[in-house]
Amino acid sequence: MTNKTVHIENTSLNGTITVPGDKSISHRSIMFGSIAKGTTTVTGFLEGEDCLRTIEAFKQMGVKIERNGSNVKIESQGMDAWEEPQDILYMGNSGTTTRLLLGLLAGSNVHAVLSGDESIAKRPMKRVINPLREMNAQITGRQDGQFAPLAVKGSPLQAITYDMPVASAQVKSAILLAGLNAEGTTIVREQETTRDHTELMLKQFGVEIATKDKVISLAGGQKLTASHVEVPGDISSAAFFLVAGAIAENSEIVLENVGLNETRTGIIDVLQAMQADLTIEPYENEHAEKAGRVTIRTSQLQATTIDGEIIPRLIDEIPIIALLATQARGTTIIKDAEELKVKETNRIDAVVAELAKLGADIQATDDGMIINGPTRLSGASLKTYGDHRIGMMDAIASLVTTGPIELDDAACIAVSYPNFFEDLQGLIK
Ligand code: SPQ
Repeated sequence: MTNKTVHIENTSLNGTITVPGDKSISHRSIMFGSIAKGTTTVTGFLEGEDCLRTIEAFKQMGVKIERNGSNVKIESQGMDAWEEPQDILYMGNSGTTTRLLLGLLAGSNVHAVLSGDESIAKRPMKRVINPLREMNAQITGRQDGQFAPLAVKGSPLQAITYDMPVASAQVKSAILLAGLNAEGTTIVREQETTRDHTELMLKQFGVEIATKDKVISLAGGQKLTASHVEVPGDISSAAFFLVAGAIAENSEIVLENVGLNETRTGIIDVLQAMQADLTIEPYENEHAEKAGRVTIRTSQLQATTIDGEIIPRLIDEIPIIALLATQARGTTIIKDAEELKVKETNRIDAVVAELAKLGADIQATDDGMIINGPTRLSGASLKTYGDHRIGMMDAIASLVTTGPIELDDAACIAVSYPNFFEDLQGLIK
């Protein structure tokens, strides 16, 4: 446990930062580089704990991976050459590593056991294991595979057509990655569009994959060609500073190289709907993933309603959006977000409990929350629940509290943003 006190009330934030690499894209760069035979290089890789777990897992399977800061070189003999790991693969806190690896290992030549921390042991795995078992995957785990630890024994797979019961990029990706090794054409039909980094990166690695009207299909047996991946900054990390710049007095923050993939930019739509003062300048580049400069300035904010199809485009930003809503005039309603209950912690309960301790007018609902604002908040001792996104929300709240905020455990923030406090400090002049 690492306690941390944050005391930045009445502070204005000014300057430029480059947020760390996108977590979702960083994970996938290591996975795809390990499947492809040859040398894959990655720049802008996120040196967060979750992505380092992904590197370790593939190293345990004999893939040669060298990392120098955010530059990574992966030399693989291809997926058929993966070695059986001699020990368990430790997933730490990473849901993405766990679920995507299940899909990949299902059609591999190896047997592996996946376990993780207390939070991973509680996260639902049946959503991935059910479709994988339909493909003939051999996976066992606690409560018939509902929870980790999980054991996978690679086996020949059959393609399926799968109608997604939940909006989840991890479930979609696990099925598509299994589909690479399945006989026949795998089809995934989404009800709502979720982040499409897997589809974009598969194309970049030479896979033929069709995506149209929320239907994604790929033929099994395709080989990946090694590539070079440039990881843009993580919009989910940028979100904390976008909100900070909007709510702190007299502030202007410039965020460089922010990923602007439209399946992830719901936070920008919400800021615009709340009348935040922001400018988006897309970079001209040829990369698979769009990026650009985003500038945010302090403004008067208006409440809004957030529901339906936008939810998967901002699911990880809801904790910090809730804080934003405490500073907006009127009633903000967040609906259709029950997925928040199965993240690193139950993020509806955690957000409502912590913001209420600061004096926010906030109420939990079955699938979201209702927040009345604006409210001047007071300092308090807050919990992070071992959840990086709750930890960063707690810290940013200190901009609008009278009195300090104490975090019970700030170490979890390193999962996605190891230099978060340094970047925050750098904006205080
Ligand atoms: O990896 P993990 O722990 O699941 O990370 C989270 C996060 O807040 O960083 C969720 F807790 O992001 C997920 C995201 O919510 C990352 C992700 C991906 O890379 O595919 C997809 C989303 O999860 P899901 O369950 O909707 O597929």
